[in-house]
Amino acid sequence: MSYEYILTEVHDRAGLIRLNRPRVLNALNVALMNELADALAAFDADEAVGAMVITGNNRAFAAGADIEEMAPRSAVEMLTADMISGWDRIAQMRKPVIAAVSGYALGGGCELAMMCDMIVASETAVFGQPEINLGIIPGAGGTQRLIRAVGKALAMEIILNDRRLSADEAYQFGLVNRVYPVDSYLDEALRLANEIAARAPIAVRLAKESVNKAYEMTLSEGLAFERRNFYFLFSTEDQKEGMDAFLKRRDPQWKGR
Ligand code: DAK
Repeated sequence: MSYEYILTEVHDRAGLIRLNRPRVLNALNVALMNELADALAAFDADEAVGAMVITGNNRAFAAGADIEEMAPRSAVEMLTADMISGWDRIAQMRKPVIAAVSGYALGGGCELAMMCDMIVASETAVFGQPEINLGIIPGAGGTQRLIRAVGKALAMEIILNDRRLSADEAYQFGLVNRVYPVDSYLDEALRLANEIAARAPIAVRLAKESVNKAYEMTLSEGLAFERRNFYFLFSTEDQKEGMDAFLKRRDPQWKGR
């Protein structure tokens, strides 16, 4: 399948999607977000792929939603235009998704990175929610996900007063997993994706689902959800294989069954 605003590649078992509107710092228009959701869904359904990576270019992961596209819209147009469905679909992938971020990750760009399961950053990455400068607030999860990642005090500063975080700060405050030089961040993100893709697929899927439930549920509901997934895994061939391999001191061969 060919796309207008993104590029797709497969590196071993990692599906890579490059946002590709460099002239406007990968501003996220509706068509791009729909293509991104389609490409992720295609990788999610592809047995040859075990994890996905979303990246931009060295200057910009994405400088936010497309301001030119949004500027003339009324509230009703924003509500009725199908702006939201691409964004919503991205957070619903079953396989792990890693954001490989260099340069600007602002507004919707920061929100897109936070929708991913992990963030690998280059030393030049800049994270922020500058919507306040446009007379609006984050609209794709920024007010909810940022506070969970960095806590209320810093989230307030970032959202109310356009405080930007450098890559090192983002690492220090727990927003990103790892920081690498610009030359290697994408390779490292792909390496991480391939490491995860080599693990037991059903366990990876249920692990992701269980961790994400912590956002939605009380502790006791989350613990019950985790336990059901834990018991379920004892019905898989991979659980028998993993434990047999451990006991026989050999490498496991995962089947995803
Ligand atoms: N939209 C459109 N074009 C953009 C853009 C954006 N977000 N960001 C940059 N560009 C364009 C610039 O207009 C410029 O285009 P030309 O003038 O060359 O035609 C080109 O990219 C290069 O940008 P600059 O010349 O400005 O480059 P600088 O290095 O000087 O500055 C910058 C880089 C990133 C600091 C600056 O471009 C900037 O401040 N950009 C805007 C950042 C921003 O405010 N982002 C938040 C946008 S609001 C929702 C989903 C998502 C959202 C909301 C709801 N739902 C699902 C409901 C998200 C909203 C947002 O993200």
